[in-house]
Amino acid sequence: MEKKNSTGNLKRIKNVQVSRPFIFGNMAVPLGENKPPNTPSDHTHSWTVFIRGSNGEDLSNFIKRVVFKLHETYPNSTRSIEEPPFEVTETGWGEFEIAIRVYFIPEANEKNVVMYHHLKLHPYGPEAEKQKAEGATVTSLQYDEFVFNEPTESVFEVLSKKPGAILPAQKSARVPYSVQSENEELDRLGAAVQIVKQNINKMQERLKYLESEKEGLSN
Ligand code: SLL
Repeated sequence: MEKKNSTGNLKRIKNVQVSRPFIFGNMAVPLGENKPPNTPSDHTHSWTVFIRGSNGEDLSNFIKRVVFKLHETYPNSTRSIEEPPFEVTETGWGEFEIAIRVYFIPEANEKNVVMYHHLKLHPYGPEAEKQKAEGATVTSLQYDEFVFNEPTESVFEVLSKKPGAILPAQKSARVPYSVQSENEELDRLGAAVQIVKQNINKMQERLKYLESEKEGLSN
């Protein structure tokens, strides 16, 4: 029987999987000498933790709410963000793990999911010392995909439409994932498949030749 309620059509589409790529993580800048007014004196950095589509879109067409669980040293450490951009900006002095819990729109009929991100404030890697000296912005991103297995008809409809609104670019968040880089990867894979096919053809020719030789010898 078709299950319908006020949230739309919850009937699931068999043998279909729809995925949506996204990025989450944080950016951080050292505050230096010019701290904004009322910044506690021990705070050294300003940071933003966020989740958005891999092309910078807002994801609110299928995400209803995102809850960021900060370290207990923060007042109201559970921050519930009901509208895009799904992000929290704060100042602080230390790195810690942030739980990011994503609640989908009711018509998706999906359980919420939680991801963990280690807030990065300090440069790391081979360029760390140089970046520290320059007071560079630190970015720490993770790429993932929401996979809707046998999605409801309602959410399938939403996901088949255009992605959400594009959010303003995060300052200095060089997003290493995009449709363009994905297409370039597909082109590379396509070229590799062609080469493999050519090699298979060559081998088959050679095999045919060797077999005819063998037949010639045995006759
Ligand atoms: C550390 N285990 O010791 C971590 C904890 C907590 C960071 C880091 C709080 C700011 C505030 C803040 O920056 N907490 O006073 O609201 O590094």
